[in-house]
Amino acid sequence: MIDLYTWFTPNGRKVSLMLEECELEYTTHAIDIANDEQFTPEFLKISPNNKIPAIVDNDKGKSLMESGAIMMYLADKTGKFWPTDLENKWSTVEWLMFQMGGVGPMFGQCHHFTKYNPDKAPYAQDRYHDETKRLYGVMNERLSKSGFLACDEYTIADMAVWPWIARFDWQSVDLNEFPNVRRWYLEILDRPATRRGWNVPENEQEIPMP
Ligand SMILES: N[C@@H](CCC(=O)N[C@@H](CS)C(=O)NCC(=O)O)C(=O)O
Repeated sequence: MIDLYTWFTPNGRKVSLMLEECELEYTTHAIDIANDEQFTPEFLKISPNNKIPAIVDNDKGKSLMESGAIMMYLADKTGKFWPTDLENKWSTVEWLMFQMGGVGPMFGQCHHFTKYNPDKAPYAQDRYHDETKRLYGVMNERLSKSGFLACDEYTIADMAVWPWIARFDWQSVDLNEFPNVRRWYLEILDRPATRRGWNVPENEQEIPMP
């Protein structure tokens, strides 16, 4: 049994998508980051960086923070969504790191300056919006040659990126400008595990449609 500490954000949803895809048994602990629950001493013991998501795998006595590490841990544990041949194994890591080092931090800043603080910091707004669109362009090009980001199989790299694309409206990005990303987004949205993982912890948000 796994304990999942999460909130309904892109980083949190990566892990709930994966747990649902793998049909692993888990208990959700909602950490309301809008109410500073990520700063409690109990949570700090599991997640020393005070951020969701985090897991505890009680079968192994292993606790983990950082969503990229958690995705790899769960893929390694189940043997799912992380191909084992040299080419696709490392493409999966490559595109997972692309998410962790590019999409996550840049889109996160784009949300701040484009949605929450629009027009108050034009330099930052342009910088992060332009970088966000550049990253969409990179993914659009990749997805013109490949069914999914790492290869032609659905992997943890796709699960890591998808919840960030599901904020295209917050980013003021028109998905129709990126038809290959749109095709990929809609295909993943159709998976029953995506819909279940989206609603962890239970929330009222609709999955945005382009
Ligand atoms: N690199 C971390 C980032 C995690 C992260 O930024 N989590 C956000 C929610 S999406 C959070 O917990 N924010 C609360 C805070 O910054 O206080 C990961 O991928 O797990």
